[in-house]
Amino acid sequence: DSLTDPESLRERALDALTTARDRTALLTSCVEDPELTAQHSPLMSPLVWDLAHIGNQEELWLLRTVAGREAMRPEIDGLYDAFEHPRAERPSLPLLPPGEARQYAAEVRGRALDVLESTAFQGTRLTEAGFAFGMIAQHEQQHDETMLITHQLRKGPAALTAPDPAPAPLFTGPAEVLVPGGPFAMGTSTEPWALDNERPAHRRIVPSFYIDTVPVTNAAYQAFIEDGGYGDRRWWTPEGWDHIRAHGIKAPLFWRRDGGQWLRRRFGVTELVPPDEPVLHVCWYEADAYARWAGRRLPTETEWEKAARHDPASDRSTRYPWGDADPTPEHANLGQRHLRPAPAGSYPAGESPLGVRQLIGDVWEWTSSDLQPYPGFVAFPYREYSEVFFGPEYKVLRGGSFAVDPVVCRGTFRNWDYPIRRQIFSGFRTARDAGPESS
Ligand code: AVJ
Ligand code: FE
Repeated sequence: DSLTDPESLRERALDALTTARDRTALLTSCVEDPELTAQHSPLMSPLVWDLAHIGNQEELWLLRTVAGREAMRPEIDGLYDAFEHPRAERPSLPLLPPGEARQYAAEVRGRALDVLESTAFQGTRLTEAGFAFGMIAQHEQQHDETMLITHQLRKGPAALTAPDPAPAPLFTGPAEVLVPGGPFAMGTSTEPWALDNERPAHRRIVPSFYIDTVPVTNAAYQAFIEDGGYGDRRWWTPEGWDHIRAHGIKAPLFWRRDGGQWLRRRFGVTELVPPDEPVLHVCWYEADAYARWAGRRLPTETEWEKAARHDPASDRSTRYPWGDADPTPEHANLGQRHLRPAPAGSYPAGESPLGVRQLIGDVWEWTSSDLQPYPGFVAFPYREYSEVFFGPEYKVLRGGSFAVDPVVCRGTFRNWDYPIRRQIFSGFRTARDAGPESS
């Protein structure tokens, strides 16, 4: 089994680390070095911070914890500790300049690959199971998504380009799908690289509900705007209403009204808002308000995962909506192959057994749920990955965006952010109760 065989896990680890580093190299070489040290938004770190932080985490977990080596540059640890310095403050730190940051990350990687050769990939301890390699590849890919967000916020001409996703015929299938009520297995105890907050697998009972077949599109969202949605208090939570008022928010981030049409800026290029694409760069408050305007609601995290993983025919939870096979370009828009979501209704090969599409890839999907631990949660290997974020302050996002690599994307993967955040690649789909007559 390729999920447990030591040699295939080692190969997987090498491949994941290499893919991540290639992406990091691209994201930090497509602009001139002075742009790496600049702060493009107070919401984000300078790119050169992400670069050295990636190396520093790899040194900490693979070289020091797994291999027991001495710190290479103990004096820089504090600079790259995300909890010591908030993002807005990072440009004023004595960070490694671009050349040194590159060299440091490369040196760490060289040593990490030596460690990889001698790791057992057996058992469950951090030092023998290879989990640490998967964790570090996922960590780097998460920062690669963060760096892509920084590129989106950056002013000036495009530094990155990628081919567009294939055009798709207008989606004409049913608008929503009934997910029958009943128990299902949420989370995982078997996925080798699942992070602590995805564990353990446990039973949840979900009443019947309907969920959108595809993510909410720009055209649908525009109807909310044109209907005066941003000016109608009825659709907003009190916090959401105060927030959009205080910040003058009237449309998704990066949108601009030009005469009778909406334009948006995407990686340095201004274009007409494409009507059939999933809406992107909305905060939780906007997603929640749209859903209420539409007479619906956001799905809970549990509903989202049931729609994405539960196969009613076998009564099993699968790794992905389409089954247990790793994602391919036919299944989902992942890995920064494209720098935008694909039209709603794309990827029929990636649909769930009930016919729900694009649950994986394209846009992160806001759920109504706060980030909470599963019953039996154990922080591993460190509390600061997820435990310190549990509570009502963060909302869960599911499914991954076009910017996420497959190594950090699966049916159980949990992301989270503040409900005001919208520089992230966030969209949503809506749901509604089915009521007793359909269970
Ligand atoms: C899980 C995406 C919320 O970016 O803050 C990166 C991932 N954790 N380095 C984040 C993470 C530590 C995290 N998110
Ligand atoms: Fe990090």
